[in-house]
Amino acid sequence: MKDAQPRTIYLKDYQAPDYWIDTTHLTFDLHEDYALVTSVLQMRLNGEKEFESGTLPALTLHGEELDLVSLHRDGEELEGDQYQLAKGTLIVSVKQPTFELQVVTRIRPQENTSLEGLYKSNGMFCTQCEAEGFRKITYYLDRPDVMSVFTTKVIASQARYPVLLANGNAIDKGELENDRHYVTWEDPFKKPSYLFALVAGDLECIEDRFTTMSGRDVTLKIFTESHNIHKCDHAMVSLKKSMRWDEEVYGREYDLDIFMIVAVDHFNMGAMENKGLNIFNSSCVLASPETATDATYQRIEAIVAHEYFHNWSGNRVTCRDWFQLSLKEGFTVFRDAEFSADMNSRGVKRIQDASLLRTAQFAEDAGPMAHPIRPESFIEISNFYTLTVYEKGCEVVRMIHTILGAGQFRKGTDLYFDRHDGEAATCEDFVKAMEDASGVDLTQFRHWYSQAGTPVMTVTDKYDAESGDYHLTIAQSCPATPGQEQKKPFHIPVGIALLDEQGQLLPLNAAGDKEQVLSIKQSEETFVVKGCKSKPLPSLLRNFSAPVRVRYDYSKDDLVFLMKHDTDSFNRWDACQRLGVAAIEQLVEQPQQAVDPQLVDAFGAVIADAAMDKAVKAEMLCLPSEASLAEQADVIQPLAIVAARKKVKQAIAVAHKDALQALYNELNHERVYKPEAADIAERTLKNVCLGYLSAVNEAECVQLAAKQYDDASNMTDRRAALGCVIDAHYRDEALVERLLTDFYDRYKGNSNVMDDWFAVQSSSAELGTVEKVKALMQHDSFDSTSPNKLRSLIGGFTRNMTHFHTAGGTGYEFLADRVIELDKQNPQVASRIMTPLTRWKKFEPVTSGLMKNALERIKAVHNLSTDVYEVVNKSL
Ligand code: B3K
Ligand code: ZN
Repeated sequence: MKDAQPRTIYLKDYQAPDYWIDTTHLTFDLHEDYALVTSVLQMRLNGEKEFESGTLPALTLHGEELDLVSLHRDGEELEGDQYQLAKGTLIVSVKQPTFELQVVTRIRPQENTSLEGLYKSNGMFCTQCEAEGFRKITYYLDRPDVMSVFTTKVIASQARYPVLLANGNAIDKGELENDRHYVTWEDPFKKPSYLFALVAGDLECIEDRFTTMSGRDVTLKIFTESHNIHKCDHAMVSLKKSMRWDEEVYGREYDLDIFMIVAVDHFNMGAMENKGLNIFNSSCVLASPETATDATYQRIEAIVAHEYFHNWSGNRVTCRDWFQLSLKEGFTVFRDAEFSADMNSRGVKRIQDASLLRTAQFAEDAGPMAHPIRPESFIEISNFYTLTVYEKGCEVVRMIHTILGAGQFRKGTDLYFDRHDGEAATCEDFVKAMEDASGVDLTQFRHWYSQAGTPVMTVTDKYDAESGDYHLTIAQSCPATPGQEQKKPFHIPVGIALLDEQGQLLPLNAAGDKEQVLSIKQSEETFVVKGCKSKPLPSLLRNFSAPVRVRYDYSKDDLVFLMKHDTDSFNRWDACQRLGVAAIEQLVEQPQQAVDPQLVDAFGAVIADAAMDKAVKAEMLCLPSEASLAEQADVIQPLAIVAARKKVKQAIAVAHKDALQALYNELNHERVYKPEAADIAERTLKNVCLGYLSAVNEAECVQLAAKQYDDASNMTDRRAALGCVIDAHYRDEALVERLLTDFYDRYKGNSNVMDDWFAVQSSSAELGTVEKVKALMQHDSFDSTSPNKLRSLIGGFTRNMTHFHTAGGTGYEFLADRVIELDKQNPQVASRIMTPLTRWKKFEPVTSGLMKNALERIKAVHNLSTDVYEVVNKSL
């Protein structure tokens, strides 16, 4: 465990380091029960800092869970009185402004269950250093503003670890005694320690080449265990697309001779952008039509792109300190989102991103861990790899793009990359580059970086029939968040259009523009459109132009009208969602009422609309998720939400059964699987139809899903059908059992598919009881050291609104037990998996009390990790 008494770190306390590390030479001697790490550092006093004349400050290095073997300064071995080992640090006295420090440490990767630092996964050595994992490898200035040129020599058994990798280019290799061998890697680019990586294993690779825009030849390699080697092609195609896209859209070229990706099974998150050697969770690399769904294919494409794009937004220009995390993450998520939009359906990508933001990030922003995209303090930085920093951070960059326009935005990024190449920068540097390149004043816009919480935009309107003037008034406010009672008004770009009675867009100004982005800066502003022949209907926040909530009193007729006529895909979808939320909320309050017939008709019209883009149509037909309904409720009543949503789904299904069946039949044709946008849209829509049909209480409907399962030639169709059978209205338990067993037998050798087999059960309203989850934890295929398995089984259960929240609080007790147990093994996963409990204040009193009890039990545990300590203490 880290600090016994966790300490809060503040952005305002940032100070530049006393020393720089110009070069870092590392030698790893890897053995079966330990590893010896020799680090030779060329140190230099930071000449820009002022020190008391004639004195040199002591050097304080970070280090955790290390055995110090020896320490030399300029060749002289240091004795105990010349250095000091305190918790988490090594303090060395200094005699010269430049000197060489040699540190030898012994570590135990085999026993490292936190998956941070150097550890073993399936017999291979690998690393994860961001944010502060390098200090578990050797004593170092483990902070992102200390950038150094690294050389890494890896020595290991040739038989067990034929492949030895590190950052940069391989410059030497050779054989040693006792069947050992070595490879030396040199990375010519200065980098902070968090981008260091090493891999040693028995791996195979696929290889390809890429010629950069200036004609340089780059070798591309993707490594995995040999039995998965045929599943790397999609990742390779995605990598090449990303490299080309970054050249075309941002003018950014790759800079080393080789780019490598390694897939590992035990990984705390999706992937890591280590310089020239990305390490990926195998679930974000491996795909074949038989084992990966369309969603997995798209996720792989997006994550490969994200990590590749970090080479410029993160590696060449890195972060000064961890408070600036959104500088690289928000910007890189924006880059990958635009890439995915260009590769697939732009409208659908926007809907999916906005939906994730509104469901999960809005919840975070309204909860006890709310923080600005640039937090001002933290106890454990690992807790700040959040939806706020990533997804809201992306929206903040997108708003700059919207305010500046694409051309000026590109000038801004060019200036930012040129100005800060090779440096550790801040969010302020990014905004300043945008301002300097465009001449646009972003002073007020900066509040998005410092203020937490989701702004609420309340819109009212007034039409004067005599003058034809239409007044649209936009008021903004932002709820208090921990430590921030009062908020200043934000600069909000609001995309708008007005629809006339025929559904045509009206001109908004003398120039005849039919769409406009308003720059809202005051707490209240009114916008006037002249010459309207009748009261128009506003289409607000088009393309989700800002991460805010919009309140406008749309009638149901208005929403149906927008669903039909709005030209903005996001707003058409949003109208559908609003109608769905209203209908479901009504049933939550009055469960006996009939389902709103207007909603049933409106969904029927969408099903029947043959002209509508299939990808958008599939999104529109999805009712608001349980999680999104919970986020929008004042007080969450979990079981009432589940029941109301189910009732609405069944009503739509029963009313439109024939049309759904016809659409299903039309889309259900055999073809060779391709993960391409048009095919994905057809499969998605087909499976949405199947989802509705399985909500009809008839044997033939569940049989249809079973047939799709049996006939499926790809995982997308098989997995969708399995979900339908499991949760079908018409219960056929023998069939459920047959398919679950069949699925297990088919895929038991595939760890990533097995993750899904656990998740489909634990998240099921029909199957996922706490007893079932406990039983699955004992299953042979479950691995309690695998974050993927834990996220699937336990995480899946915490999203199961029916059983996690079952009366008596057994679900909460179960989760508290897992968090306490896991905290000793892997604090990052423990802290993340407890998030649902932190929302306890939003639930009805009885449920809320039970959730709080579970949190209090966690809080009472001694020696909690800083990760869990921070979350539990801020939540209570
Ligand atoms: N930068 C990494 C995340 C590291 C998380 C450390 N707890 C992956 C990414 O965002 O690209
Ligand atoms: Zn990232």
